[in-house]
Amino acid sequence: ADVKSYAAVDLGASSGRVMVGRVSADSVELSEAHRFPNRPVRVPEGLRWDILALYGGVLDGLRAAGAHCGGRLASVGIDSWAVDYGLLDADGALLGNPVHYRDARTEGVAEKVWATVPAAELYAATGIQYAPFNTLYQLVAARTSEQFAHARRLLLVPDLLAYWLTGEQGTELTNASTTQLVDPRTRDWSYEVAERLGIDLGLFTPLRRPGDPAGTLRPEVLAETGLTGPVPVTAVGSHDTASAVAAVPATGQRFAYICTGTWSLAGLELSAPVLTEESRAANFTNELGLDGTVRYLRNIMGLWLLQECVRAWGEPDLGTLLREAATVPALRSVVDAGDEAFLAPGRMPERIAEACRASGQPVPETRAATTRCILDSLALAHRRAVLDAQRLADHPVDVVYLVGGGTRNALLCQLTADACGLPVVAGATEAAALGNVLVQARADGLAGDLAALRGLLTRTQPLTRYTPRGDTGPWRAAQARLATR
Ligand code: ADP
Ligand code: LRH
Repeated sequence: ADVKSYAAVDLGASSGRVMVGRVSADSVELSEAHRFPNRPVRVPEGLRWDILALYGGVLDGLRAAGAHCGGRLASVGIDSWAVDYGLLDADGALLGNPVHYRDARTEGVAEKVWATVPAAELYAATGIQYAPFNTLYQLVAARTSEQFAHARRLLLVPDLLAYWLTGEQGTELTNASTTQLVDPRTRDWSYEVAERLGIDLGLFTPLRRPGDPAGTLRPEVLAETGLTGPVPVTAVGSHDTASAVAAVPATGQRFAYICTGTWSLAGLELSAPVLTEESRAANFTNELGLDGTVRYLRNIMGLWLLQECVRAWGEPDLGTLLREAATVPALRSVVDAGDEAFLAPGRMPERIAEACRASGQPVPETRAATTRCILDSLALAHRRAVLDAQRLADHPVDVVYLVGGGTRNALLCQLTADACGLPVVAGATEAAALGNVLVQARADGLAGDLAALRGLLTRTQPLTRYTPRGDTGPWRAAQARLATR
């Protein structure tokens, strides 16, 4: 069969990678060309992304990807974490390092915004859950800055990298939905919200959809990477979670998914948004997905909690830590893994201990116990999200799919099955890259709707099944301990 190679650039909060997907009509195969760390940098003005280092990593990755396929890539697609952006001046030059979504500048901003557009109206118009870092709040925090006065264009992170690679500007829709400035019913800008808040939508470049062309690699990029031109860049689900959900190995409709990486994104794929007041109160979001779908999900702090502990402990071996955690008794202490209190970096073991103490539970005394507390807490938050989503969307499920880096953590997968009381099927570790590749291949002629693309995955990717152990009573009891805090 005709096999073509596509490069997926996938930038997560903890690492960036360039993966090569080899796709034919009946198979998809993914291999890693290059991985590089994504280290945020704290400067006097706050926490910033090292965007030039990331772009350097992308160029190194494209060069390595070319080496996998004789310099002939059929196309390139880019996805990254959501909400963050770079500002360009009138010459198209980047004005400063993009601000990290964990930066403190949005503290207290939401309350100011709600004084103009009440939270309930904002939700009814955009369907996006409250998070302090939504682009909307970032823009309100930024707009009095000197830098902002010089800004003529705003590009979300994947669109900024695509601009540097091609010279062309656009705003990809799935990621645009995370700005909280898009109406999930029309899948176009929410003009009224922007106007009421004085946000100039003229800063944004025209919307493009997954599968749309996004330019070709500039001659200088071809020279630097050794690729043979022309190499088109294709818009994909440029929000990493949109690409990851596209690569959930689901059959049918009755499934929930959890993308587990730095964040856990847990929810459902729907055909229409849920914009009820109850849904807002439960902090569920309606992000836009591929092919007219809605990603109805809740953000959970995710393995960030563990990453930050591991960093505080001086990077001990993760495998050893997880093996020890597996021997610690279950559910001794749990914390609310959805709590915004865990958003900022630093002092994570202490903050977890404080949360346990405050809720009258035993304080974990060893690294293994803290690790176990985190994994139990994540599984519990997964359970709550899967249950709440089914109820709020009136959409029952029979199975939970896990994708992302957390699928390498067998204990977390098993605890999630136990907590949900449902079978868990773990799919691709690099789901975002897979979804990225499949959308490129489809734009390049591979036939199939979302279900057909997923069919290709279920036939060619290894899946691991976890069956729930015991009943869910202890999980309900643990939830009750948190709720009565
Ligand atoms: P992101 O895309 O947000 O940067 P990933 O999807 O790459 O995150 O997931 C990163 C997480 O995966 C790490 O924080 C870690 O907890 C987990 N992980 C990575 N490798 C392993 C491993 N070998 N064993 C267990 N967990 C792992
Ligand atoms: C995961 C993710 C998530 C967002 C967060 C900012 O990488 O894109 O979907 O909410 O980063």
